Formats: sequence, C-alpha cells, structure tokens
Amino acid sequence: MPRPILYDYYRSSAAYRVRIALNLKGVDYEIRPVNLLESEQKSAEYKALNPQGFVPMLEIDGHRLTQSVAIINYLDLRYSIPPLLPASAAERAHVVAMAMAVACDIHPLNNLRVMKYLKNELGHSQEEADTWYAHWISEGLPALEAMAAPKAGKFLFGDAPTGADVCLIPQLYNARRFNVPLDNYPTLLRADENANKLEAFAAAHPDRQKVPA
Ligand SMILES: N[C@@H](CCC(=O)N[C@@H](CS)C(=O)NCC(=O)O)C(=O)O
Repeated sequence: MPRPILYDYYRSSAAYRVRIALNLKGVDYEIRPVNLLESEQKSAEYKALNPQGFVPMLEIDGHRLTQSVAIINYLDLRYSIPPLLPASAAERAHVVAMAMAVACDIHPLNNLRVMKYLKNELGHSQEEADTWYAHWISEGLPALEAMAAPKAGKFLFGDAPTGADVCLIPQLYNARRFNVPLDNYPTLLRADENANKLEAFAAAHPDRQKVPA
C-alpha cells in the first residue's frame, strides 16, 4: 500500500487534528499542501476530489476520506493502538460529545469562509470579525471546561489522550492566535500542557509544518 497522503494546510485546525491522530497512531504519511490563502481548496481540480472544498482530506488504503472527525474515526478503527475512544458506550459518548463541542459548535463558526463572508459580503471590519471569532470561542470553551472537569485527568478524559484532546489542542492554538483569554479553563490548559509534551502533538503543531511559499 502507498503511504497515506494528507491534503493539509499548516494553520488549518481541522487538518491539525488529523496530523495529531496520524502521529498518535504512528502512521507514516505524506503531506500535500493546499494553500487556503490562495483559495486552492476552491479549485475545480481539488473540488473534483473533495466537493466540499475543505482540508483535511486523507488518501489511505485506496480511499479518499474527508471530514476530520470521520477520518479520526477511520484511523481509530484501522489502527487500534492507542485507542482514541473509550470502549464503554457511555464513556465513548462523553468523549465524542467533547470532540463535537469543538468540531461542530465552535470551529465551524470561525471557518475561513465564514470570516471571509463576514468581511467581504457583509462588510464587517477586521475588528468586528475578530470580535466574532473570539465570541464563539469564549462561548464554547466554558461549556467544554464544565463537561470535561468531572472525568478529566492529565487529559480531557482520564490520563491518556483521546479524540477530545485531538480536537481541543488545535482549537486552543486558534484561541491563542486571536488572543482569546484562556485563564478560566484549568482542565483544558492541563490537557493542553500534557498533550504538547507528547511528540505526536508537538510534531503536528503548525510551527513545525512547512509554510506554503
Ligand atoms: N468539518 C470539517 C471542517 C473542515 C474545515 O473547515 N477546514 C477549513 C480549514 S480549518 C477549510 O478548509 N476552510 C476552507 C474555506 O473555508 O474555504 C472537518 O472537520 O474536516
């Protein structure tokens, strides 16, 4: 089988999730950059492969997979060690709920196309767009902190990273980029600190990726 190919943009937090998951699973993969700032994701060539025009996309085992959470789920089923989801139904639902709080309820509101629409079509200033961005993070993270706190250990659920941490860490990277205060989230910050000590997370960080020319 050829090496999996990740269609990636270094600052895409959805692609960052998949880089983390691939690294945690120890999968050797190739990166194919898609420059979002040049709108390469909207090209006819790319949309023929991924009609949604998003990164990430992963070519693996003869499949072309899209949607980061679906990709992470595929990787978890394909490579069982280390597991990214607990085995028990209730614990799994809890971890998936935390991952979805980020992937479905915070991140989509701040996606590039949304930010562009606010500024280019609706005429909002950069300052207003930044306020929007920070608002949805500051609205989502307190809930995630409260969801995680009762069952968290070193990570959002227990002492090993799960899919919830895979989604959280890129979201915290985005929050810091936009100077969103994080002091009120001790559980999230503990998971962040512990995750970034692991090479699988550290190697996936945007600062360790090649920036498109
Ligand atoms: N739900 C999708 C979201 C993917 C997504 O939003 N990707 C962003 C980068 S983080 C993107 O490609 N945006 C391009 C655009 O908005 O035009 C996933 O989890 O994979």
